[in-house]
Amino acid sequence: MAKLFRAAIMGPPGSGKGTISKRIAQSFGLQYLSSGHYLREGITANTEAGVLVKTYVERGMLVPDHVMTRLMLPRLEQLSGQSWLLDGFPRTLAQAVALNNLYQLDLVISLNIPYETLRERLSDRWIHPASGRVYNMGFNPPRVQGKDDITGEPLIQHDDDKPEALMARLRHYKDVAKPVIDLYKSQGVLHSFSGTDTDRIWPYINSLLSTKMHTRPSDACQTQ
Ligand code: G5P
Repeated sequence: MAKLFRAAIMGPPGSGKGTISKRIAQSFGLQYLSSGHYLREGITANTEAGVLVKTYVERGMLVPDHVMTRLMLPRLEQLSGQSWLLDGFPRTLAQAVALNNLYQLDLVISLNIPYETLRERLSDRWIHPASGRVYNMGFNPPRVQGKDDITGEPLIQHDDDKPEALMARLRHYKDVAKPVIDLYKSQGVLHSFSGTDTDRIWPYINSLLSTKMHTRPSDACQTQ
């Protein structure tokens, strides 16, 4: 049986985590778990947890660590025996430590994207709420303006992409991510990618994944 592969992708809001994660999941067959997607799912369904997290997500604030670990870790338990990729979790050191107590990650991808690029992308982003499909009016427009390609249903903008929430998200990201990045660097699993275009970054990530997933851990080359 092939060795299980466990990975996470980190980056500020709008850095392309979701876009790249979907390409990784499709190309390499990993199960893909997005913390933002599960949070928004709960909010849309108006569950007890959804009501609790709504104000945090709307204001671009981090949801408390104990809520996040309770949301994400049981989903990983259900995936025992499968390879997976986490998008947006862990975000804080406390979340990383909780995850680390259960699973050793093989790879952490960190995206470094200039602020101006992030601002432009997010103000242009539209989603299909039921499926989580993401569109960008310049980079990845829907076939019919304002409508989901598959269902034809209307697209919406996230409350947390509004300018005030966006600023707060970008400001907090760096401070909170630093100790998490340091942890994964110390474990030798961190790989950072910089640039303004997802399509230019993607071939490097694709090639890294191809190497990592077909190489035994003892053969792996440690780059950062
Ligand atoms: P999320 O959902 O994790 P964010 O804020 O980290 O949200 P976001 O906004 O979903 O991240 P992303 O996934 O990094 O962005 O990027 P993306 O969606 O792929 O791309 C952004 C846009 O740019 C899209 O329109 C895409 O088409 C376009 N794009 C991509 N590449 C390019 C390109 O090369 N060129 C151009 N022109 N466009 C491009 O979290 C949401 C909230 O949930 C809470 C927080 O409140 C958070 O704010 N939360 C947590 N709280 C605590 N702990 C956690 N672990 C949490 N996880 C979520």
